[in-house]
Amino acid sequence: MVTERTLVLVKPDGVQRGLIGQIIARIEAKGYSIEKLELVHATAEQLAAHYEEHEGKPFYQPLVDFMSEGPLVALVASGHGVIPGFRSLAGTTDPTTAAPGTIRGDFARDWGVNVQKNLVHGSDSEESAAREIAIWFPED
Ligand code: DAT
Ligand code: MG
Repeated sequence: MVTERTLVLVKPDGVQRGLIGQIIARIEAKGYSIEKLELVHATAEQLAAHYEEHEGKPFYQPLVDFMSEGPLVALVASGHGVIPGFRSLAGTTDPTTAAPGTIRGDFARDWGVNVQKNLVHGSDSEESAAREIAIWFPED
């Protein structure tokens, strides 16, 4: 039995606003395990690889710039169903309409800039998780 794993980022807005603990607490409270965790300043290469699916979209460069504004926390969480489970904890992409009770719904808002600063990233599939874990934890 292979344990399901997902790649979570606490984005620079989450670190800057002092929300690392509250975000990780929700992952732990849900019952998932934290397998790896690191505070890093993302390189241009890491961000280009991580967001390659969004290259060419209007929010791409603002997104990469935002993700470079300060340190972020990369972590690997594990447990059955953790990939959709963390997406559910995070809430929908747009923080204005993300449901209360979710990380984005409770802690994030629209700041009127050209990228949504929505505190967290979570892998959206097993393929994405494997690809993204290799970007942030290449020693694996
Ligand atoms: P998610 O992070 O919910 O998986 P995504 O992969 O579609 O969303 O987009 C990556 C990030 O890019 C997202 O967290 C915030 C930003 N973003 C996405 N769509 C956007 C939009 N229409 N306007 C501004 N920022 C956007
Ligand atoms: Mg995504």
